[in-house]
Amino acid sequence: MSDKLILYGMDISPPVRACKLTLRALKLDYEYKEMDLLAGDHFKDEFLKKNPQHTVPLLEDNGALIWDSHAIVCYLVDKYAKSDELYPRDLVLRARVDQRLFFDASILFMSLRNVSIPFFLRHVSLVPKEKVDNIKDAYGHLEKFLGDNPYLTGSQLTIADFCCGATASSLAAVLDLDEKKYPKVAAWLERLSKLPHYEEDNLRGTKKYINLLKPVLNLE
Ligand SMILES: N[C@@H](CCC(=O)N[C@@H](CS)C(=O)NCC(=O)O)C(=O)O
Repeated sequence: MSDKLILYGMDISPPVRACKLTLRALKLDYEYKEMDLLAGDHFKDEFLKKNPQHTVPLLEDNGALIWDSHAIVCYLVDKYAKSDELYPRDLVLRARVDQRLFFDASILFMSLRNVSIPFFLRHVSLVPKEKVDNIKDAYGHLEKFLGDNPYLTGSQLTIADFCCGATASSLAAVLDLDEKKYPKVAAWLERLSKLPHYEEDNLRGTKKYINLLKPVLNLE
């Protein structure tokens, strides 16, 4: 057990919520340092010294600084989990989880960030068709990844579900999930919502995020 874990974050952030879900699953105590990105907390010198990329989440573990939610969740499981279920040690199983994590980092979350950052930084509210299409593609990929499995990589819940789940539940800020078109995604998100403390760790921030963005965005 670590002496001191600190998570710097903001609840509306999907990657921060993915870390909270992982910390919860591992039953780890941590200090949560709430940042106000809208007020520019992440550009203050003391934070930039810790994370020059000025993003949340940032994890501090006895002085070690780790950022990018995907690096954080892998680290947490590798260091603190009692079993490898959430992030398997078997190389093929691990590669499957990694693929979904990299998909979240490069495709899924980016489809959202490419809409939210222009709004937060420059009040750009018009969402061009190609960005809406990116969200639709992201939902479509998840639907295919799920296949007939309850979780993203098979029958076992992993950190890929936490990362992709936190992002996918937030996509409704731009485009509601069409449950008829993507029934597996809908069933998967419903399944995740049954996890202990999911409301507190993910849904509360998701609702805030959606309420902040959805009313002001105009889709092309
Ligand atoms: N790939 C990163 C993305 C992190 C990210 O973009 N976080 C946003 C909040 S959701 C942020 O900190 N934005 C501020 C900035 O980029 O300056 C991760 O998974 O941690």
